[in-house]
Parts: sequence; structure tokens; C-alpha cells
Amino acid sequence: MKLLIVIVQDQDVSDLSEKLRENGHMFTKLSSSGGFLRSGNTTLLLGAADEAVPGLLDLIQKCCKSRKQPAPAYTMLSSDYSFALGTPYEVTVGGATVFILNVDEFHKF
Ligand code: 2BA
Repeated sequence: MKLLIVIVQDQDVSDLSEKLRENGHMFTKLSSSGGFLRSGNTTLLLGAADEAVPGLLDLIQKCCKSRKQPAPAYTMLSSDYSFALGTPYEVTVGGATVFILNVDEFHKF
């Protein structure tokens, strides 16, 4: 069994949740925020059989789109706290960030 930790942009969550439910997957939704942009995103915890993982990755890839977002000014701070020279820039966020962990044990009481 695997545990998938899936970080998705809020705009993609309802589509992905719907598709996961349609396909019979159980998951837990957590509100989270990105350490870099400090804006909200959603983290899904998804326990699944090993053989379900390829299908899940496919589904996640289809539902989660990449988007360009302006990087706020504080991300341009350099380590000595002076503003780095340069014009505002954009970063590409997503599709989704997925971690896959082996599950040693799984219990439901
Ligand atoms: P954030 O940390 O808010 O990052 C948003 C986007 O900013 C990232 O998109 C990436 O394109 C850019 N970015 C992040 N750190 C950067 C840096 N030090 N310098 C320049 N650009 C940077 P994604 O890579 O698609 O990540 C989307 C969200 O997924 C992240 O939001 C974070 O919440 C999560 N994430 C991504 N990689 C992670 C990791 N290795 N560990 C934990 N969470 C991660």
C-alpha cells in the first residue's frame, strides 16, 4: 500500500476530488499553503493499493494544470535582506506536487 501526499492548487481541487470520488478513491483534504508564495493550496492524503497508483497519477495529471503566478516582492529579498535588482517576475505553479510513501501498516478501528 502507498500513501500519496498530493499538493494541488485550489482551482483544481473540486475537479480532482470529483474524479477521485467517481473512481472510488478515499482521501482526506487539508488546507495548506506554499512556503514560497505563501498563498493557499490544498493537500490531499490518499491511501491506495500499489496497483492503483499509476491510474491515480494519470488522473492527477489530467486534473491539475500549471499556471503562471506573479511572485510577490518578498520573494525577491536576497539573503542580506536587500531587494535583489530586477523586475517583478512570474513563477509556474503546478500541475501537482506528489510524494509517494510506502505504508508499513494500515488500520481502521
Ligand atoms: P510554493 O512553495 O508557494 O511554491 C509555488 C511555486 O513557486 C512553485 O511551484 C515553484 O514554481 C516556485 N518556487 C518554489 N520555491 C521556489 C524558490 N525557492 N525559488 C524560486 N521559485 C520557487 P511548484 O513547484 O509547482 O510547487 C507548488 C507547491 O507545492 C508549493 O507552493 C509547495 O506548497 C508545494 N511543494 C513543491 N515542492 C515541494 C517540496 N519539495 N516539498 C514540499 N512541498 C512542496
